[in-house]
Amino acid sequence: MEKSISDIDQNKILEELKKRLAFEKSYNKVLSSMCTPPLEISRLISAEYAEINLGDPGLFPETKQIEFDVLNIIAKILHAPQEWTGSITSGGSESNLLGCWVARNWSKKTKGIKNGTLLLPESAHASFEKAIDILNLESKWIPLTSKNKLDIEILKEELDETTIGIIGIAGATGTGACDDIKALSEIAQDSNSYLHVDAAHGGMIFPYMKEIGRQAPVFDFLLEGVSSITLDTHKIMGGLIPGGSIIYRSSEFSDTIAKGITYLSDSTTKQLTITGTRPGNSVIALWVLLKYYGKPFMIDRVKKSFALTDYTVKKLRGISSISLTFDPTINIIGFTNTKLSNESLVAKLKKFGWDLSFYSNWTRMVIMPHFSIEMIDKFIKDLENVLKE
Ligand code: 0PR
Repeated sequence: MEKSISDIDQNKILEELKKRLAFEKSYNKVLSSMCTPPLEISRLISAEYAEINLGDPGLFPETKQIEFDVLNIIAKILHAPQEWTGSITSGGSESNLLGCWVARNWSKKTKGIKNGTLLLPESAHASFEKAIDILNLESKWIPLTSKNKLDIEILKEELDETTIGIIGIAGATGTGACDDIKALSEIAQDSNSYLHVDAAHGGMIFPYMKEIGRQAPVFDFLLEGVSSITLDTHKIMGGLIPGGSIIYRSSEFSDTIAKGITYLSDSTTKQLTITGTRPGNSVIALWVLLKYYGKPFMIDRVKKSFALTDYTVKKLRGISSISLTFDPTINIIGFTNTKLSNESLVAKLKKFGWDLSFYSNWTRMVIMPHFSIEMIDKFIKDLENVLKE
C-alpha cells in the first residue's frame, strides 16, 4: 500500500539528511571561499520568516520597510548622497548585471549610444562576462599594472564616444586589489561616463580598515564620478546565502531599468532587480546584523581576517619552496611553489580535507574571520608534508 503524507516522519528525514550531508556543514577546512557560516540568530530568523516574498512587497509592507532600512545603512556605509536608490539582490553577479544594464540604458538615454562598449579590467569577476553576453555589449578588457590594478593609461586610450560604462573593482576576486577608483571617478566625470564599482567583497572591508589602523583606498560615493556600487552581504559580513546589494547615486540611473508591475498587491511597485520573487527572511536577518551587531561586529570580523592573513603570510614565507604572488591588500593570498603545479598541489591538499583553489597561475586562499590560528597551523603542517613528498 502506498504511504500517505501523514505517515511521513519528519525526524527520520532530518536524520537521513544529517547523514547524507555530513560533510557539507563545516567550513573548517575551506580555505578558498568568500562565504562564512551565518550566525545562529540568522538561522533562526531564516526559519521563522521563510514565507516572506519581497517580490510582492504590498503583501509584506513591514519587511519592505526593513529592506529600506538595510539599504539605508549600506548607503551610509558607502557615503551615498541622500538621493540614493538601490536594491537587495541575490549577490554580486546579479548586482553587477544590474550595474551593466543601467550603464547601457543610461548611456542610450542620455547620450544616444547604441551598441556601445564597456571598459573593464582583466581582473573583473566572471559575472561581467555573463552581463556582457546577456546584454549583448561590446567590451574592452583593460590590462593590469604590476600591482594587479586596472591600467589607467590604457583605459584612457580606449575611452571614446562609444563607451557606455567603466567598471572598477574594489577587492578583486583573485588578488583583493583595489583599482584606482579616484582616477576612474575623475575620468568618468570628465567624459560624462557611467562608473560602476564592484565592491562585492571589498565593500564591507575597506570601510573598516582605518578603524584597525590600516590604510584603505577611497572607493565609494565620496568620489563624485561613482554612479553605482555592488556590495555583497553574504561575504565577509556573514549574512545568509545568498545576499547582495547595489546602491545607485540617484534615481537618474536606476529609473532606466525600473519596471512597474501593476498586477501586484501594491500597484505602485517598481522592481529594480532581475529576480521577481525574493526572500524576505535573509533581509530581516541582515537588518538584525546591521542594527544590533553593527559596526563593532564588522570591525571585529575585519580585524580577525587581517590578523589571520598576516599570520598565514608569515607562515607561508617561512616555507622555502613557496613564494607569494603579491603582497595582500586584504584577506586574499596568492602563492606559487617550486615543487608542484598549482593544480596538483590543490588536488593533494584536498586529500587532507583542505579546499583551496587555483586562480590564474597561483594557488589562492581567502582568509575568513571564522578561521583560527590552530586551523592555519594544521594547514601549514599538511602543506609542508605535501611539498616534502
Ligand atoms: N564580484 C566579485 C569581486 C566577486 O569576488 C564575486 C564572487 C562576485 C562579484 C559575484 O558574487 P556572487 O557569487 O555573489 O554572485 N566571488 C566569489 C568567487 O568567485 C564567489 C564565491 C564564494 C565562490 C564562495 C566560491 C565560494 O566558495 O570566488
